[in-house]
Amino acid sequence: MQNKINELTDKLNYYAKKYYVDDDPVVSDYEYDMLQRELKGLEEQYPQFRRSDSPTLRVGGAVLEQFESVRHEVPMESLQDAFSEEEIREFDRRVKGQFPDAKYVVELKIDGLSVAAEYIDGIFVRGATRGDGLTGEDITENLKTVRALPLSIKNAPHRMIVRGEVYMPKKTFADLNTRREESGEPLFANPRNAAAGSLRQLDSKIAAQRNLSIFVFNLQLCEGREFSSHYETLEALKEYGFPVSPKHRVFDTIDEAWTEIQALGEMRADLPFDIDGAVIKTDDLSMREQLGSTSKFPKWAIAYKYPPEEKETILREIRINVGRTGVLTPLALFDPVFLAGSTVSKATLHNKDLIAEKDIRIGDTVVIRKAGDIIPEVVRSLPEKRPEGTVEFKMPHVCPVCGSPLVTEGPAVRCDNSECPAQLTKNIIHFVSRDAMDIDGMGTSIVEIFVEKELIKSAADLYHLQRDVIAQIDRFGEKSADNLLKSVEESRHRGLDRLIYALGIRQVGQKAGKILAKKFRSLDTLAKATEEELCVTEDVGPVTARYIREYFDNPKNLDYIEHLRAAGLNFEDTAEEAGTKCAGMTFVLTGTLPTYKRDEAAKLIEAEGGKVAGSVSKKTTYVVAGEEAGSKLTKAQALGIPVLSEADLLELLGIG
Ligand code: 3BA
Repeated sequence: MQNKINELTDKLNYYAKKYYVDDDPVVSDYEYDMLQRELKGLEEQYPQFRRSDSPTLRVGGAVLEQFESVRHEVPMESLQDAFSEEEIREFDRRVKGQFPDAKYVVELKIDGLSVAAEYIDGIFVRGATRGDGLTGEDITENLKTVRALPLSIKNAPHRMIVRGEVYMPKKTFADLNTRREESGEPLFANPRNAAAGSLRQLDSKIAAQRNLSIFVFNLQLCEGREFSSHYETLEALKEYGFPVSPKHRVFDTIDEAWTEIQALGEMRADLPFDIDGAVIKTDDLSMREQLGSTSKFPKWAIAYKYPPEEKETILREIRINVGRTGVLTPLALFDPVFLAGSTVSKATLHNKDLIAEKDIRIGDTVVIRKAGDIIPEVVRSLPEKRPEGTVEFKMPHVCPVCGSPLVTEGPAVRCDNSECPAQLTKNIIHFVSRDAMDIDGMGTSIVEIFVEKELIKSAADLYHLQRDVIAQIDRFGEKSADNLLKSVEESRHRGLDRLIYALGIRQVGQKAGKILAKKFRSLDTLAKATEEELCVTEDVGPVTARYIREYFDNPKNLDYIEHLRAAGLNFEDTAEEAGTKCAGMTFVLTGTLPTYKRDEAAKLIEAEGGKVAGSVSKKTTYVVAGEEAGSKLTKAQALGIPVLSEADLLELLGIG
């Protein structure tokens, strides 16, 4: 059976490499899934034969409490940025001054996150984030889910550490955001943030679902094989099965390198991943060593950052959007232009002051660019191309949605009618969102349909939706209607903190929701709190206190709250009153404790206001050690941190 498992593992790893690294699939997804399922079955029967490079390890599993920190054996240096040709030529003069015959490798600069991966005798053993370059976080489990990264290498040197950039392909990013939009989750601003958020998931199963990829761009350490040039290392890494920095080429002169950088910039939009520049590296490794580093950067490499792409177009309309809190936001609508990978036709203009400052008028030729390569913005208008007869833009005097009078607050203009349909819809969208009441299946578009069909006028109406009414709506069937009702039902029991946040009181975010819930313990007590009482609450300033008071003084809101109460929502903070015996203390648990499991002990500590960390540092107050305590105990002793037994801990907690 071991042979069969070996054979399947090798086969699947080969297929995965062809698919994820070579972009040259040799079997169908179906066939791959079937083989993987077979392997999984066998591994369950014979766990002793499961290999450390089994593809079944890539689906994630372990949920961590926190990431351990790891010290980088080879510091992960940063890279000097250049924004002009002159800076690139200056770099060349410095290198060539010392080595007139230096050659350069030019490669794409992938816009992702730098990580290190270590292999011992060809087996992937550890992955780490860059952190501050000296110490990063152990993300081994999450890196295993990056399918382009080999878990084993054939004919590998004894030990190696490679460095690469983890990224999310543009297409994966777009699909992820579409899904998040539909389920009412917050969107990621760009593929880089999405990749970062995924790599920092404590639950590796989530990381596994994000389809991250990687390009390897440096061999940080290699024991058991020598190289003389960067190009050679990249070719060797390719041989070992790594996806290496794409389009890397060697050049003799800076002129050729510069031409290449511009050519790479031209194809930016057509690449399936984001780049934010190109990197020039001295090829010869011994020259690198002699060139050395400053305190921050290696002197042998430099990154050229491409300027954001800009396009001219005609501004056709300035539309006014009314937000959840009634703020009117002007939105520029212009003739579609293709920019940094997608077609754009609108951009926010933020507020009236910005429009006045940039003197942006309807009919103007405007310059558009994508900030951070994602969010379109109007950079400036070109008054020299302005047609006759345009006039300065003026904000409306009444709300474009409900016709109510407006109030001006600094640069912002607001519709003060809390029953404005625009506000109602957006309030409901906020109410159902992931961080608020988390009503699954109730995304933006569904809320809009329900409001439009007058099935709901406020979030409280969600709790009276009828199954047969929902099932008649286009996008619903019986089953999805049932699912929606189930999510609505579940939301009745959400914590008070979420409910407070879900109300959408101005300036009351998630964090304030938590703090207010903890302090006032019920919605009714909060509703009665005076401005003074609110003001002395952590994280609540006088302005927020006034907004909260105003909210609960408004009879319409009180009416809404009564409807929520009638719907059976949870108005009380049911969390146990937290103790304070361990307030301000940080504990590290290690080894096997005589009676409590480590996570049980952690809960007891947390219930008394203490923190539990995964690794020992100067900030650790106590290390609680049981049998077979390992390196954490040694480290505690080295740092002179007091060590407690389980009995000592229980005494401290007042349980012993
Ligand atoms: N090559 C990123 N550093 C890179 C090994 C050196 C290096 C990078 C690179 C230090 C990429 C450092 C972190 C950073 C400012 C980024 C690459 C890439 N080589 N191909 C020379 O593709 N992203 N990053 N510091 N910017």
